[in-house]
Amino acid sequence: MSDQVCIATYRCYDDKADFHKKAQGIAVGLTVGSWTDLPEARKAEMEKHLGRVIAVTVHEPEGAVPGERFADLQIAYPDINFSRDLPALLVTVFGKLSMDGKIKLLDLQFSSAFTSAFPGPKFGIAGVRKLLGVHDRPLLMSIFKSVIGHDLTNLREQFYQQALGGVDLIKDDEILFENPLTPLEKRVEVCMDAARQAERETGQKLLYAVNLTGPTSQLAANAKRAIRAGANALLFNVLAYGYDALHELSCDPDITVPIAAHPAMAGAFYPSPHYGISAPLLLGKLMRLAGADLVLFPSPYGSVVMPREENLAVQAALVDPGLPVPSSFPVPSAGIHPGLVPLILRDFGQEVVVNAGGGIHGHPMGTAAGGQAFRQAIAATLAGISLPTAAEQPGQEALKAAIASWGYKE
Ligand code: 1AE
Repeated sequence: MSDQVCIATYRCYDDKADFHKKAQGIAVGLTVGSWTDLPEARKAEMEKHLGRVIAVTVHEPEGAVPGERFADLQIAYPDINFSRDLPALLVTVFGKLSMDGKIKLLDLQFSSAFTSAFPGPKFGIAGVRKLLGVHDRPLLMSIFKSVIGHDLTNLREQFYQQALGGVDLIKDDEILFENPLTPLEKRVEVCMDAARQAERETGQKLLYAVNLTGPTSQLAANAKRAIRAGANALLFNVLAYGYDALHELSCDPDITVPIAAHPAMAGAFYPSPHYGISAPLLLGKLMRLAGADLVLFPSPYGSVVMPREENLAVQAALVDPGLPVPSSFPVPSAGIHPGLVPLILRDFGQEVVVNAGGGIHGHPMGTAAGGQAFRQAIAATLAGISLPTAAEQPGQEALKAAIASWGYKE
C-alpha cells in the first residue's frame, strides 16, 4: 500500500445495492468526478488523483430481513487531493457523501505525510501526570455543577470544596460561557487562589480547566488571557468549533497548558448505526490528532451510556501506539459515582481520569466528602479490596455514605 493515501472505511446499508459498484462510484465521485467518459490522455493525467477501492466486504446474513444487509467499504484517497488539515480531509472523504443514503464513516487511516502536520497533544497522558506529580494511580476530576447565576464568591467556595476532596483536576461546566457574574479572568483568579489555599491543606497540586469560549477568531486570545490570569488547563467544546480550532490552539506555542476536549454535540454524530461518524474516530482518533490532552466521553455505566465495546474502542484510539502522536487521557464521564470505580478501573486500567459532577456534589456529606469517597474507592480498588469491605474500615465514612446512597457494581 502506498503511503501517500488516506484510507476511509465506511459501513453502508442497502437491501439491493451492488456494493462494488457503489464503492467504485464513491472512489471516483469524491476524487476525479467522472472517469469512463474521459479521453485516454486525460485519464493518464488524472490517474494520480483517482480514489481506489481497497476492499468491499458484504454482510448478508442468511434470511436477512429488510434493513439488515450492509457492506464495509474501504477506499483510498490520494493525499495529493487535499491539503494537510482535517477540514480538507473530512470534506474529501465524507462531505457530500455523509448526506447520501445510509452510510457511516467508521475509520480513517492516515498517511505518514498527513500525520506529520499534526504534533498531537502537547502534554498527553505523560505530560498531565508530570504536571500533577501523580504517577501511581488513576486521576480524579471534578466538574462544577450549578454555575449559571452564581457569583465569584460562590464559585470560589464550590472550587475550594472540590479541591479539599483530593481531586486532581477541576473543570468548568461546559455550559459556562463569558458572563458578567464570573468573567473569565476573574474566575481563573479566584479559583486558582482557592486551589493554592486547598494545596496548603492537602499538599496536592491541581489543574483547573477553565471553559474556553467566544467567537472562533478570539479563542487563542481568550486562552492566553486565561493563562496570563493563572489558568493551568483549558476545557474546549471541540465539536461546536471544529477539530481545526482545537488543532490551532494546541499548536500555538503560547498556549502552554493541557486542553481537555468536551464531547458536547457528539450525539449528533455517532449513535446511529446508519449515519454519522463512529465514536472511536470522532472522540478518539480525531480528537487526539487535533491535539486534545484529555478527552471526555460517555461511559458504559453512568447516566449517558455508550455501549462498552464502542467505549473501549474510543479508549484504544486515544492510546493506540500506531498513531505517531502522544496519547490522550481517556475520561469516561456522565453519571459517575464512587460505586462505579471498580468497573472503570477494570475496563480502563490506571491510565484513566475518573470524572464526576453530581457524584461529587451530591454526596450526602457534602462536596469535599464526595471527592474523598472517590479517592477511597480508587485506593480500595487498586488494593484489590471490595468497596463494601473497604467502606467498613476506620476513616472510610465518605465511601460508606456514597455506597449507601448510590450502591456499587463490581
Ligand atoms: C460526557 C460529559 C459529562 C459532563 O460534562 C458532565 O457535566 C457530567 O456531569 P455528571 O457527572 O453526570 O453530573
